[in-house]
Amino acid sequence: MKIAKAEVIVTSPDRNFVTLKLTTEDGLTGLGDATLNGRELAVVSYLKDHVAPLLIGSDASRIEDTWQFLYRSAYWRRGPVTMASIASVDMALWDIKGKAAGMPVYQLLGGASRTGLMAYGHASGKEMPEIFDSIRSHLEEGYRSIRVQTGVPGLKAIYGIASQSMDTTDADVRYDHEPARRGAKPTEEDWDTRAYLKHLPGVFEAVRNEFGPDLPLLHDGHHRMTPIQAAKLGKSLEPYDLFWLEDCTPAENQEALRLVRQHTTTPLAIGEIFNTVWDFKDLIRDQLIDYVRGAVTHMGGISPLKKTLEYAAQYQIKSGMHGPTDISPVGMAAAMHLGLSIHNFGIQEYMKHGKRTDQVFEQSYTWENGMLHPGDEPGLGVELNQDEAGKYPYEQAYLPYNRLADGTVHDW
Ligand code: CS2
Ligand code: MG
Repeated sequence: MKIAKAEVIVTSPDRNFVTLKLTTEDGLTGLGDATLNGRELAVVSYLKDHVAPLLIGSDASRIEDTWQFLYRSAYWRRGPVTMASIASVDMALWDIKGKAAGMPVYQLLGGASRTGLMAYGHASGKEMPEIFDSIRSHLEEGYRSIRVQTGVPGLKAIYGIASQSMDTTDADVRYDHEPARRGAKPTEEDWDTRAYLKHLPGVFEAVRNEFGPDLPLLHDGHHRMTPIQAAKLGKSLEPYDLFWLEDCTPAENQEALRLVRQHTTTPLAIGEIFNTVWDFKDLIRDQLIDYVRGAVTHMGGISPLKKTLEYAAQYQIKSGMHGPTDISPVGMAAAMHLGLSIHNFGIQEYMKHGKRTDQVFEQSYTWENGMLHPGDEPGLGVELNQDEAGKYPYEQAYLPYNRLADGTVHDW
């Protein structure tokens, strides 16, 4: 089962996606997601110039060996470009192995540990009535767990608030939840941590009063706080019983979470921008977090993320894999196969892709009664319609960034 062809396909149906397609000599194909939001073309070059030539002629059945070869032989380890590239190879090889075996990938990973995956969606609004409406429409769509993001009085635009980031009148294009805006430069937003810390507890109090004590609620801090600010926020949100507080401090400093942890029982989740188990090592070993947010696409693939999650399981830490729309349907399917098979599944983030994306990536995963399932097609269960993909060439697009009132650049 030798690899005969390695193609890198860039398409931009509702936003940019990078996909690796491997074809074996006997005609089996495998797909891998290599999308690195805002830095897509760096991964394209890494794959085309440095990885694809190495893969031709190698044995597609040797997933672990190929992973170790790509990781160790480059000498330069880790980092988002490298790990997204390796991730796409790993995913594509699992896809091929599943097709060769006639089994969905979750069967190869040990079989199902549950019947479906609880998923959360993103509700948001500038002010309370809009937030309530957004929560209600998510409940109508079947979501049973909901992330809540809010505007802050005095701030013009905040990342993650749907209504502020609409830059299109085309209803088919869902820029609303993921405002990676097309253009040559990122747009600027404003930020004030003090105003945010004052405002947020009141929002969660109102949401609890309106929707009751049972609905699992999540919140994303987008790395914007110092450790002591995050500790204060966690404490002030305790009465509202959050499922988790995500990315409360910048992710690079693992020690920061120790301080936060000392002060609050609000569960903590982190890791959507982490690349390897080393970014999680102290957090898991010292039990400073409750959920691992790593994405298959950015953690180097199914193989290394499975190992990281199994390590986390020894400490009763669960999965909460990243699943915004910048993870392609291929990356989402990979997360679902992994999530279905591991014992310590926690929750899956799930933002629905736009219609064009669904036409480019034909999926067999399902969303029913607030639960995801990867489906039972052999492999990952996602196929790329290359004619559709060809209709949407790459367009430069960037996430926004933050400045404080005095002009200082801030984490967003
Ligand atoms: C967010 C993402 O889903 C999340 O938790 O943090 O929206 C994130 O900002 C984007 O994936 C950035 O690419
Ligand atoms: Mg996040």
